[in-house]
Amino acid sequence: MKKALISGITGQDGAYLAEFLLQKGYEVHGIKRRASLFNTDRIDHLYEDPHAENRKFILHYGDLSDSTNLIRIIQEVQPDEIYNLAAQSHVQVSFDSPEYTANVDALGTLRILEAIRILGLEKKTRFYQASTSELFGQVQEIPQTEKTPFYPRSPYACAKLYAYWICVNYREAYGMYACNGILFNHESPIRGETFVTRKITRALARIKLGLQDRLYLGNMNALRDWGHAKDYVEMQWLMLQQDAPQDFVIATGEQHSVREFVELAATELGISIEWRGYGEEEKGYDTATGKCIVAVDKKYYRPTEVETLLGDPAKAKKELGWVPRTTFTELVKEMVQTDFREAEREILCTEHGFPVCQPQE
Ligand code: NDP
Ligand code: GDR
Repeated sequence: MKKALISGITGQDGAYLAEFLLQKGYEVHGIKRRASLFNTDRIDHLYEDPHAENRKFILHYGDLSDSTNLIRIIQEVQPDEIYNLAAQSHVQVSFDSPEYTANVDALGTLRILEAIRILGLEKKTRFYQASTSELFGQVQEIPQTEKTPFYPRSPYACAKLYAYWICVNYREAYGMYACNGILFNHESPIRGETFVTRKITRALARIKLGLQDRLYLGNMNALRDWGHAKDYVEMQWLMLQQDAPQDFVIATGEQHSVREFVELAATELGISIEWRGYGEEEKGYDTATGKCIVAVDKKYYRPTEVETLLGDPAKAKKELGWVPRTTFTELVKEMVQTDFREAEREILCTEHGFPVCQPQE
């Protein structure tokens, strides 16, 4: 039985990947951070009693800023595969916490690679690095491939650039099986609530049910290549099953604006939006009620923006058999439906005397 170790197991991709690997018959180990409250919502359905025998799902406390702890976990687990998904993954937050982001996203990757080397596991343990389309930043060509030059536009992307190259360097220097998955944006109903897609579906569902008046956004002209996280984690695994390690772009090859995402999510809820104004003054009105339900708040603008991203996944299609299974419309629909049920649950709880506190960011 193969053993996998996932950093960032409590995140969106970590949860889908853990589920996928368990189905493949792996023993799955995950690194989770200590938090003052439970932070395992996304993986609670996989939980196994620590007292049970022959467990297939085991969590370890750890942090990417702590080398000794990473060495100890890797020594204990002796994994066949490590998936490094842990990161301060929010681009806008990286402008507020650049040093922390560099420590975790850049040096954290180095710490895991060094741990593999220190423990003499270079030939046993295969390594996946969660690289990102944010590396392309100010894009140098459209669409972007594995050969497109990088131009990072945020502390997050700069940190991930280091992680990308240190992964390549350890592959070349020490013959390690180490791969970068250059993944474009991928979303799902368990996407973090402050990423734009989930923020939109959650807010519009709550607006539809009268729980919220308005959705505030930043740059609605930004263009992204959005896929479904469930489809993407399978490619993370496949990259580690090849004869030789390589880097791959994973994307849908289709691009939409944030505004289009808003419109499609609204349509799914039976809301039709009329846009008026331009730039910071742009507003979206519900044509049925005449109410303004979408507006711009400048605080969501980034000091340097990535305006457009569009991936060309030809290499992954050819060599990994990559075919995105979920269409853009299906993705939006699934997210909207889940958030609509969440909003209904919120109403039920409140009506029965259990008000739910809802952060709006
Ligand atoms: P999430 O933000 O949902 O998950 C990030 C995970 O990292 C969480 O489990 C988080 O723990 C953990 N983490 C954060 N900081 C630390 C730390 N210091 N030590 C240990 N664990 C830590 O991200 P996604 O699942 O969406 O993304 C997974 C990876 O893929 C990330 O590296 C991201 O940068 C990258 N990526 C994501 C894309 C996307 O569109 N989703 C596209 C391209 C790359 P906690 O739950 O405690 O916060
Ligand atoms: P991104 O995702 O920065 O691409 O990084 P995000 O959903 O945060 O932003 C996408 C685009 O939407 C614009 N935008 C807003 N974004 C947020 N979060 N909130 C808003 O209110 C808002 N209004 C407009 C942004 O400016 C941006 O252009 C994600 C993360 O998962 C990274 O970890 C990953 O590496 C990349 O995707 C690929």
